[in-house]
Amino acid sequence: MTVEIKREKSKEIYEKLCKVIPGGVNSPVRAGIGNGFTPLVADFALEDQVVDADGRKYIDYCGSWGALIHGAAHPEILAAAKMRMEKGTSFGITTAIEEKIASKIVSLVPSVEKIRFVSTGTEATMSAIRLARGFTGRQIIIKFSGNYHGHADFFLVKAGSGVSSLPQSSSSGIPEECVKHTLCLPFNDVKSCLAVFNNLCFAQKIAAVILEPIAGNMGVVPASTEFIQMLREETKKQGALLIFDEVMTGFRVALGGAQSLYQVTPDLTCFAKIIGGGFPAAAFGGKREIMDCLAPLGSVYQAGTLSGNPVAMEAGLKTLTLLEVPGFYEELKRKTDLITEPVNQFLKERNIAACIQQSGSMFTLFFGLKEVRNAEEASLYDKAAFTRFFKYMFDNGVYIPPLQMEAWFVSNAHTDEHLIKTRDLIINYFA
Ligand code: KE4
Repeated sequence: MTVEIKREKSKEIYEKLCKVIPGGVNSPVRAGIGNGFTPLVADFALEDQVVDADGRKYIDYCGSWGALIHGAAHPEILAAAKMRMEKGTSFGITTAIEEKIASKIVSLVPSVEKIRFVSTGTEATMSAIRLARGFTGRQIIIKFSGNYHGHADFFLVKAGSGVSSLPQSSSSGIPEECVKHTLCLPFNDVKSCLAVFNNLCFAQKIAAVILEPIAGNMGVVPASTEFIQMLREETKKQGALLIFDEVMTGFRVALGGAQSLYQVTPDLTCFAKIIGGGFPAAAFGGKREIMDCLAPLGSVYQAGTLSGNPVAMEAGLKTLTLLEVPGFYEELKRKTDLITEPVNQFLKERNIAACIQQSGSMFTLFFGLKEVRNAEEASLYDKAAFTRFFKYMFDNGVYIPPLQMEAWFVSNAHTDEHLIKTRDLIINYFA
């Protein structure tokens, strides 16, 4: 069913936004460029729904790009934030609440002995790379095509998420010098990695390898166990650091993150999204001997006015505490499977060129593809089909991430009724 929806108020606001903010958005992916209509203009959200400026409701699978694992405006998270706000919103002075959430993460992620909070995932990954370079005294970093680690200059080479829609999936405005030490290799490709690790030109020159262990920014594409284990072995041999970018997967795919699923211990891990509970917070952490190279103890400088903001820390701590409820992740998987299992079965039975790839409560419905193992395969998706599907779901009151190279997120607030409605809409689209 596709009915022409008016959305006059949203259009009016978006036109005004476009006059003073590039593309009317403060982050490109929100514009849904290419989908051909006024993007969602949110007014408020509650539980598993977001309501637009025209009062129209949408079941929300973006969830602040994965942050809202408990749904929007969770009462206990709001109460924690409000209590903290009444004591002051920011000091620029260290506080006890920072220790409480830091100790919580240290207790939940064994590879993290010490942690430093920042405000965005970009800061976390950018700082982790600087720390790795400072700790090893080396310059070369290895990333993988289709992985997105935020918008620090040296990462914007064949990146995923919104960057994947740019020519050569990289950004203009970046001097060659900024990326000459960035090697971008094919994801899940053991052979090409070993060729680099065994190349004497790179011997003792690689500072770090960074990856999304379960990629979400080319759509959901898990790394193979063989690939991850090879990276751990080879970085150890090379004296390079292995950095897991768990900005998206941290506390999403499991309480211990993707590293607990692969049973692989990275040297550094980056977090964001969920740890802020909907407020701006991110972090990077790892072995004490590495982390203590950071100023003020060591010579690797990294700083931030709002780093460890007490309101975000309070909301984040409550968010993490609510994740520790026994059976939380099993229930989240059950909810997600209400969509993914019947849809995948339907697609297979009808031999339809589409597939869902999933890890826990994050998944991607790929169009025109039956399996996706890397960015090159992901880039072959059926663009027209995705655009049609996005509009069909939008018109039927379901908001999914407006790009194919993204992940859908199910929260604990998603009701079975809304999940079943979503399932039926997807099957109806393909029927
Ligand atoms: P931020 O700087 O946007 O907080 O985090 C950057 C980042 C780093 N690493 C991973 C694995 C990420 O997924 C992200 C950010 N994710 C995108 C969506 N896939 C954020 C959405 C946006 O850019 O507006």
